Amino acid sequence: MPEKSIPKYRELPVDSGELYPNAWGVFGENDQLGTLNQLTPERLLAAKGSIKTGLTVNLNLSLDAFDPPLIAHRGVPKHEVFGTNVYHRDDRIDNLFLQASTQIDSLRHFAHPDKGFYNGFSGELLTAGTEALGIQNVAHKGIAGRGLLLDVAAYRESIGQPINQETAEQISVDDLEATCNFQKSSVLPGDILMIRTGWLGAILSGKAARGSVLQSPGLAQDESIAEWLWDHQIAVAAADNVALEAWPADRNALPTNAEKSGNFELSSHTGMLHRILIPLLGITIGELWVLDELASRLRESGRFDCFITAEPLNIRGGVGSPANALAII
Ligand code: UVW
Repeated sequence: MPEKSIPKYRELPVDSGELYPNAWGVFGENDQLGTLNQLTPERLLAAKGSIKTGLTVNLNLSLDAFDPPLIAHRGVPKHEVFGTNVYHRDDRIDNLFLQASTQIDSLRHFAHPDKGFYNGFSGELLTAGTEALGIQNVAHKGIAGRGLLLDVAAYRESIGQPINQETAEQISVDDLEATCNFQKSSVLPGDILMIRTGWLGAILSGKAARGSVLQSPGLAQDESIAEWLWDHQIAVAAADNVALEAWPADRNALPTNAEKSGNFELSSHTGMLHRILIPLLGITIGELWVLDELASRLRESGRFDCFITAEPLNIRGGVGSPANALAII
């Protein structure tokens, strides 16, 4: 799709009585890929130029990385290895929560309370075994293209204001812009954007405590972030934290008519940026991506772009999947 045919965020329609623009129809009336449409063959070919050394960097945690789980209802996988005879092994995993570790979320993950699921797909269609907005769409398309690491953690350290890894600190558009300037990086249309907060590394190394209430820094619950991501025409937004955005969400942010009128119960999702990014804009998101090694290797090489592949499991109607993300630098 030619770049000029994508309207700016502020040019997107705000339907009567609604509070936020939506990108429904921008990629086609029945589209189920959203901003993954930005991963064009031309851009993929151009992304070959981001491979300079041929070194690979794994961006995935183990499936059982968190025991106890980060989000209480997402349990720990039970892996069984067995053999039908002593010279053979098979295995199975029970209790696999597809969003408990490094993940990609499909467009069926969130609806906006006032508007619904991306492109108007009915929530009634979104069950196990049905295809609408499922992660199998992402598996069929495949995520491959230019990756850009925005090392917000390094930028904030460089100005003597490190991100507090034990809080739900909100990363603003100013932080993103300043990080681009600090790194001398430009976001290109179709980028697989990876935002390094430093949270995952700090938690796994014990430098930051998990605390009794899970908190992590992340993108601000502010419409300006949605506008920035959309207007840069990114294909995927991923981060090394639990929710891409700050967690827990600021409950006073991003109000919805449904909640204001009492037609929809307040919950931990109240205020979440997810509600704009996924259902209104069709942005595929990644969470708990391992970005520390990638950051140090890219820093050594003085650049922040690389080639990314991420191939989720081909689960019909899956909401999310392990990311299976790989950087080639
Ligand atoms: C959280 O639950 C924190 O985010 P997500 O559902 O996207 O994993």
